[in-house]
Amino acid sequence: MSLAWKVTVTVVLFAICAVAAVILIVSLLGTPPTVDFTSQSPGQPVNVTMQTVGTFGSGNHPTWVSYLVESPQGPWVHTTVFQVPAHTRINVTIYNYDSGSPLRNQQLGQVGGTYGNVALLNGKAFRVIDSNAGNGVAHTFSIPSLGVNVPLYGNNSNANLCGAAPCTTTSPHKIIRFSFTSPGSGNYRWQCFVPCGLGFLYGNGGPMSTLGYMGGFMKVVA
Ligand SMILES: [Cu+2]
Repeated sequence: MSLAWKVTVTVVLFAICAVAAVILIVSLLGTPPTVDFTSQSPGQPVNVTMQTVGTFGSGNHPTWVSYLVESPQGPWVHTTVFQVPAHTRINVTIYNYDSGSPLRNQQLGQVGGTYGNVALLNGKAFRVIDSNAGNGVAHTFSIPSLGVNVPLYGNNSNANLCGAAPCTTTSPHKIIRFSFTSPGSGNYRWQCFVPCGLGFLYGNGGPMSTLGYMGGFMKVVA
């Protein structure tokens, strides 16, 4: 084998390895991390805490709306993927830091699929939010395959709202709580149904169609 051939083969092999490495890194970066809630004692209710923010404030898309999940160890994680045990009571708390607007589909103002078909807004039970009144609805937490839908009442858009995640309770916020029973094992898609992707066609692009912002997966493990 001539020297020229050896050099060519080496360069080609190196190029293939470099491309493979880039593809691997991009695919790893593209999947938001999973926050695991399965290490609690078996049979005990699992508490899942999340927040919604009007603008994430940093990273690749600082202007996008986003959900975050609080890990059981404390820190907020920029993800919409979390893992819970099967057939277990899941107590969800969502801190909403975003403003709201009227819903295009009033059906999404209705609470469904939760214990008693109710949710709590700052401690007060509600079954429906009339998004044409008051501050409107900011986002929903919906798991279509389980019939779960909870509208998140908005904050006053004239207030000094938090613009960089993770937000803290010193900023204006609404606390929404509800519970449901996790199903059998599987991956369950959940998402917000308010077309809140500002600046995208019909509001459904950008954060509405990107894992880690306005939709994700509830992984249920037996
Ligand atoms: Cu949303």
